[in-house]
Amino acid sequence: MTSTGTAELVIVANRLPVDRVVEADGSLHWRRSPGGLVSAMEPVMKLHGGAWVGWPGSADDVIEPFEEDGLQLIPISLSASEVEEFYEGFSNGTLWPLYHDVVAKPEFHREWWDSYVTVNRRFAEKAAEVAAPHAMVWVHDYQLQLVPQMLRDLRPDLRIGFFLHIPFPPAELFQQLPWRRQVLEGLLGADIVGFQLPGGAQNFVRLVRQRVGFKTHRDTVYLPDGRLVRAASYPISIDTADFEALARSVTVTERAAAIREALGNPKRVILGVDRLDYTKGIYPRLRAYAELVADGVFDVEDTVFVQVATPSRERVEQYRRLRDEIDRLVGRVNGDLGEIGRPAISYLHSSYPREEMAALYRAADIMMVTPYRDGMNLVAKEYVACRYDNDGALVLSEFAGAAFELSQSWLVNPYDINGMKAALVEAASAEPKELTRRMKAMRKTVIEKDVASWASGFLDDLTTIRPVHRRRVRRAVPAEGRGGTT
Ligand code: GDG
Repeated sequence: MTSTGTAELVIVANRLPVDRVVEADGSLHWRRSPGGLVSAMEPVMKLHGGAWVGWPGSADDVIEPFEEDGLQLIPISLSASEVEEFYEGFSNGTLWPLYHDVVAKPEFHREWWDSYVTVNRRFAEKAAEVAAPHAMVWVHDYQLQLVPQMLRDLRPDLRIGFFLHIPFPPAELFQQLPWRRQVLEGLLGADIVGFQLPGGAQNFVRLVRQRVGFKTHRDTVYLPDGRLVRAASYPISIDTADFEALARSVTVTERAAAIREALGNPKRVILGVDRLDYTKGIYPRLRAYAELVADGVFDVEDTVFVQVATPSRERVEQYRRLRDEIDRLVGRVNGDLGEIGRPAISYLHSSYPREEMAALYRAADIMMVTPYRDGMNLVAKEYVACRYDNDGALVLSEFAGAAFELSQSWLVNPYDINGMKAALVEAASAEPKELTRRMKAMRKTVIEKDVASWASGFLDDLTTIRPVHRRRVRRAVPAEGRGGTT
């Protein structure tokens, strides 16, 4: 066992929960990143003397641990080539498309994998150093799947949890990964492996049985050394009360009215808000709307589309290509269908403060969230949280994790443009009573199940789980040979 630290709870995530801000006078300081995960973790972190291990976000920065707003922050440094190979390469060029139904083609490069192993080890070593004896460590997301086992090797005394924010794919896709076995074994270092949906947990357990050869029963994996690993779903949520309070504020209310005014006070505002990512289904949703305008069902005078696409992963080739595709589509639609002072689509390739997001949600009559595949999709839940009048329509992809809980939305298949057009027309012509019925039910869900209940649900399970089985068990089937890249 390596020497231990003092943190009773350690969060390990690719990014630190702060952004570096450079003021006009050149001075530097840190600002807490907006986001549910940080606010959900803050009270527990403070209570437990918690520490957060993560990358500050720029290459070659060597920063000493520091405290910010009562949080102990432990920066991990990445070199420029590690950013390229571990982050842009293996994380976002291999795992991200592979885990999202191969919507884009994943690339497999051995040097990217080597970098992934090196960086995961660095995170694991740092977590091992700062965790107190028998502390809880909660590792997050696809960038760090090897950390649980690496950490367990260094610190067998710890309780280790892992949560995957993106989908976990079915065996048929996962087995394309040349390092599939190493990834499964990495995750098995955790006591609990958490997923957004039960389907992800089932895919994982099935793969462990098939590829690693360990015995499994329902949600439990029985390891030969007597340890138990539980795979379960913990659908993530948002800070609902905080979003609603923001939506009710005078500033946001006035801003929402100003947005509608700037759009020419149309009868209907349709909204999309996404990171500019090929999994989010921005293209088919804009096409569905444009066809309805071209068909004469919608008129640009009274039905406009606002699409916010937050810049994302701009150094990755597939993201650059997507940006060009959307630019071209928006240009063509506005060229063909827009009128002077009335573009059909207001397209904003930019990122905004949270207040602006809330104002957009307030200004929108219809929210379109149509990913080809999404772990959860918080935008859908944020829209619902902001609709305190119980109005507004949510058109939601069946392939977003959020569809599991928000089943009263208009559910659509983003591959079916005609189906999306029909749902959009239905949502646009729904009676107020129908809108209220659906929105009320969805609001009940996001109010009851917020991010604080998500975090405490996971951590309570991690505290109480019995990590050891009485008897040692044999492998159920012979495992694949070690040493290769299977
Ligand atoms: C991953 C999984 C899962 C967006 N633009 C701006 C902005 N945002 C905020 C939204 C929302 C968040 O970013 C995006 O969250 P999503 O859930 O929609 O999507 P991913 O980024 O892909 O997140 C996803 C999530 O992890 C959590 O587990 O739900 O499935 O893919 O909160 O509001 N916020 C601000 N300005 C912007 O311009 N302030």
